[in-house]
Amino acid sequence: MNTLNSILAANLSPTDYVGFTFFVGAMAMAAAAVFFFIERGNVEGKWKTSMLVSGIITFIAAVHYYYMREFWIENQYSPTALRYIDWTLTVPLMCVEFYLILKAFGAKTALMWKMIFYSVWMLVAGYLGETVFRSSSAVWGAISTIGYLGIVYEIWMGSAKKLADGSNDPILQNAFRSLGWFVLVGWAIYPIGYMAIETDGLLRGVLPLASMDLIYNIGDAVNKIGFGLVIYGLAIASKSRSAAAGV
Ligand SMILES: *C/C=C(C)/C=C/C=C(C)/C=C/C1=C(C)CCCC1(C)C
Repeated sequence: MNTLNSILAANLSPTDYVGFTFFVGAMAMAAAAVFFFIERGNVEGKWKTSMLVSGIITFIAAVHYYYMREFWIENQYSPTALRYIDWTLTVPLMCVEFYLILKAFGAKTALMWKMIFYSVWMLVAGYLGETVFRSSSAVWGAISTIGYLGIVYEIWMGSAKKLADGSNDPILQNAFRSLGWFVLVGWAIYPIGYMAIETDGLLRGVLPLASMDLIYNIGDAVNKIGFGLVIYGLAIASKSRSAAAGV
């Protein structure tokens, strides 16, 4: 009965704001996944894989949020392992999204693997800083940031940017730029959450206790759903252009 209660969330306290965002997160990710899976049927063939990946990203997150929500309600502390398993699956898939939209303009899988490598580097270092090496979390945060900056570099200055510039497709360039802003600004939300690590975070004491999960949950909703919506917008704009051109 206890398990059933917690699954049904009967014990979410009205002042548990972090728990609240785990609930909303689970629901929002599930809704977004349904939306992307269904809308996949309404876009041109070349965007179907990107839409599918957006659906998979939000679906994976929905499942993890379902479990993280329960974990949080029972223990009132960070579901770190679940969080990083989620990210290790979804962040590389977000790198795949960049590859998919640039593929028609010459992107090679090497670019995708480079970005995936950076993202795994970033997440492994972040995980170690939150778990095994918590007392030196700042050092591991800095190591993690190298991976993050690698991704930012590829998108804003490196080969990904050059491919987008060379595409001569303003719809694609717009979408690419929006995704780039998500990575530069939206993803920068996470290191702020990380600095709230209770014992040794750089911003502990400045940020209220338990703000780490609150910040991560906001970051996930903004970035995972936002990314998918940019891809969806790209696919829809491209469809109406084709219709106007009578293709
Ligand atoms: C859907 C999940 C996403 C987009 C997660 C992104 C996570 C990051 C960009 C995390 C970055 C971190 C740093 C740059 C330094 C501190 C450690 C991390 C892992 C929080």
